[in-house]
Amino acid sequence: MKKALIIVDVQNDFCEGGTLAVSGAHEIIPYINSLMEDDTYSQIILTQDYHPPHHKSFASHHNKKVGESIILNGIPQFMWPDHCVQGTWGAEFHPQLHYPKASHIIQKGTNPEIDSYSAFQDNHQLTKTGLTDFLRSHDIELVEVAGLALDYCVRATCLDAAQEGFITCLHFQGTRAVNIKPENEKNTLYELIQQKVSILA
Ligand code: VGL
Ligand code: ZN
Repeated sequence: MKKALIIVDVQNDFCEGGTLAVSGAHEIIPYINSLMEDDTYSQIILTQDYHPPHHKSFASHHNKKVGESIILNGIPQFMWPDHCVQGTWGAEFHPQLHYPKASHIIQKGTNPEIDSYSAFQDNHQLTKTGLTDFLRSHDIELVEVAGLALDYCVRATCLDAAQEGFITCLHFQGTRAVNIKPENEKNTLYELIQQKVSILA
């Protein structure tokens, strides 16, 4: 059975020193690097949150405070600090991430009007990234996921992978949560398990 590894958004802005730093983010990088050295993956896919300046998920664009929510084109949108702006240091992969075997990089969140958490599609579930077709065309049946952040982009990526019919496995040691609320991590894990995502502890 062919396996793929999806590494979600291991970028400077989500790590220590970044504008949307996830606590403990740097701790997962050696673990993820060792996964990528494993020869059992047919495909290694990296995702990169890659927003234009003034993206509409940015609080600054709306004169809102970070942490507020608005309705954006009909769906709730959390207000984030400016992060992962195209061409900036914050959007680059963390310098300690070693990914010479990566076969595919997916840039997401490039449409200024709509946020995009999942590696598979935007938050309106309208525009696909092509990842499903890519994986199917390479006969992938099992998808393993790690990266940042567990309660946003990793969550959405795992749910879509399972929904698309891939056997889906989350590397718990290879992810960290934003935890706007402290219970978010636990609730995300419950939700993933309910939706047939297995957790590799
Ligand atoms: C993410 C919030 C905003 C993530 C991306 O990678 O989890 N979170 N943009
Ligand atoms: Zn983003």
